[in-house]
Amino acid sequence: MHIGIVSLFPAMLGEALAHGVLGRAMTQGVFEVDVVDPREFATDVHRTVDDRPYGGGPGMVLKVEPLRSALRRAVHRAPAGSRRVYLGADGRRFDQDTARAASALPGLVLVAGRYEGVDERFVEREIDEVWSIGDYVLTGGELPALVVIDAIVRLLPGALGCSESAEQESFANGLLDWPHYTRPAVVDGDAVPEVLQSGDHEAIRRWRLREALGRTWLRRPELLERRGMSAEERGLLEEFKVERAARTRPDR
Ligand code: 4G0
Repeated sequence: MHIGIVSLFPAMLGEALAHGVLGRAMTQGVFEVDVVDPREFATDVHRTVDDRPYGGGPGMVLKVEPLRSALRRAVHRAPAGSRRVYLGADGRRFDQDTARAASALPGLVLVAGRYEGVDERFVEREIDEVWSIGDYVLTGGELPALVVIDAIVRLLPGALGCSESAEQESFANGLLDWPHYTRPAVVDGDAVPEVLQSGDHEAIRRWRLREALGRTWLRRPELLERRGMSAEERGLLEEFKVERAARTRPDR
């Protein structure tokens, strides 16, 4: 997959993608990154890329021309069928479904805005979609760009080792993840749940599903609402609630 990024701070991006799973995926050719800096397309002596907002008020707005030239360079180097996405605090929420859909594209060109945003005419004329990674304001779109690249690239064939399957995990099935444990079996008197050491694969499957359902019910009930539950899952969640009530409300 080809990923173009239009950013005024190119140094924030390359290094961040060079480590761990993403670094390995890049060297193996699972994806490639092409960063284009709009400042290279600023024509005046001061290399100006921003200006004051029409109508007044604080802050600066990114100008259309340098952004548009940079985007066109990035799109020219991206495969046909690539989408143009602007990262903005005012965008549609980026989630696991968005990541899955994007991972099927031949390419993506991401535009990282700065300041209060960009001239609206740039978004209207040059951008296919606006994505936000969450309801908070950042100083720029570079960190959101890295977040969406990470979420998308790890879904690409060959990005994860076989021990790191993207299928079995949190959100793949609409639930939060179950708890994980590794050695030692006891830490400060706190033991790993017995069932995980039992070798009973069916019991382990049910325990993990019960914990995932319980955790989602406690922390993200709206995910459960949206997803619905099978008959088995309803039974397991009831068990979780009963056990939890027994644990948190001791007799008397
Ligand atoms: C566009 C994305 C870009 C608009 C970018 C800010 C948060 C996110 C920027 C704004 C960003 C996010 C309207 C403040 C640059 N901050 N949540 N900062 N506004 O994805």
